[in-house]
Amino acid sequence: MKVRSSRLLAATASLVALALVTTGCGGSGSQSEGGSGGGSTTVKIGIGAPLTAGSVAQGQGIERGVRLALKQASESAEAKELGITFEGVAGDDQGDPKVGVNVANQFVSDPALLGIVGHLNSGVTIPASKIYNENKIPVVTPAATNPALTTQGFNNIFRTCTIDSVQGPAGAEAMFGEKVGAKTAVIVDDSTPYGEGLCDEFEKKFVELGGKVAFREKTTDKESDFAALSTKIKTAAPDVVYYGGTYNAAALLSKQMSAAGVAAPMMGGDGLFDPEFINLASADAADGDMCTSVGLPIDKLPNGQAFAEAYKAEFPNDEIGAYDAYSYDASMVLTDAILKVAKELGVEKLQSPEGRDAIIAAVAATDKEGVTGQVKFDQNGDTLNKAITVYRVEKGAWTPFIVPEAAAQ
Ligand code: ABU
Repeated sequence: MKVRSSRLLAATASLVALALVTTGCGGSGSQSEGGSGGGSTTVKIGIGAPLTAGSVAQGQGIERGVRLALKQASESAEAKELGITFEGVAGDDQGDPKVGVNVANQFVSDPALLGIVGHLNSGVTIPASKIYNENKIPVVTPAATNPALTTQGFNNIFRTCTIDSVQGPAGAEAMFGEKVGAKTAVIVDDSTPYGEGLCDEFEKKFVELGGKVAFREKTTDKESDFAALSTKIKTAAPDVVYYGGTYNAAALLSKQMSAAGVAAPMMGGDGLFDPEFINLASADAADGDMCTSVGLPIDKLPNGQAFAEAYKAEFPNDEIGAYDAYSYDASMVLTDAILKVAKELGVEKLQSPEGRDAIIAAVAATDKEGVTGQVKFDQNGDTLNKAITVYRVEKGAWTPFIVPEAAAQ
């Protein structure tokens, strides 16, 4: 099992449901002492993610990606010239929509907090996005993939990850394609906006390709007993079991399918892509299971090695997770926009309505090479980077299985 950063463990262990933890450079102050050059201003970035419940492993990875990016941004010549220090503020949403809304309300109550990276779960990010929109705070999610998030008509919502109307069909093509050759599927979703939407997209494409769905079943993201479902799947004997949900429940289903003698592998989306899936299911049960995840493997990215080295230096005990590079890029998008506006309007204008509008406009205009490839958004705020990689569990580790040529736009 991977060892979590002791710094993050110390921080998250003391978190209560709605506590906002501030750490990092510059203390908790947020005052501006002058404009460009010579002053000292702390700009806060909210990190909305599940840190003590839900997809904690992925949420902590998001936090690490942001903290690394904020540290580097604070050390940049531009930030120093402007007297700006960036500070990460962690909001533990526990993967729960109600807690997420409370976190969002706490974030927006802080005038020094000028951007959000998060949240991880679509079911949390969608309700929270209304609060951020009303308060003119730009949000860049590295992980929430449900398409509905960016079709609400909000101008402040962006994502560095691609969406499930790309990911679901990519999963179906990979399963139906000759490398796997699955012609029949059982589909199970966890009733969340993410799980349900992803399964809808998978099913549509799988059937369009000529695949047959033996049956579709709904569970919940808190379910732990899949014994009856596993027996039903064994009887149906599909070629693949497509699961829409996140790694905690998915791992239990994989384990219980294996115990029931189901021969078919599990396939899912980016919510499964974490070593915790294998740890929870066991390497034996998970062997051969697959998932899609957003973008290319780190070692296929032009700036991947530099990112991996910086990450290792900052978090020597942690592995790079599904969204860490995406949260790093999300953070970079925000800090670049804030520095640009500080330069153009003056640091003292950052918190004003004019400054906030200008930051959102600067985020929308982003066109920059990040770790994950070229970061650029369409008119809805969705990334133009639509690459999807298929991973498979081999010898107890997620291993690239079908890798696209490049971070296709
Ligand atoms: N994208 C995977 C899990 C997060 C979500 O969209 O709900």
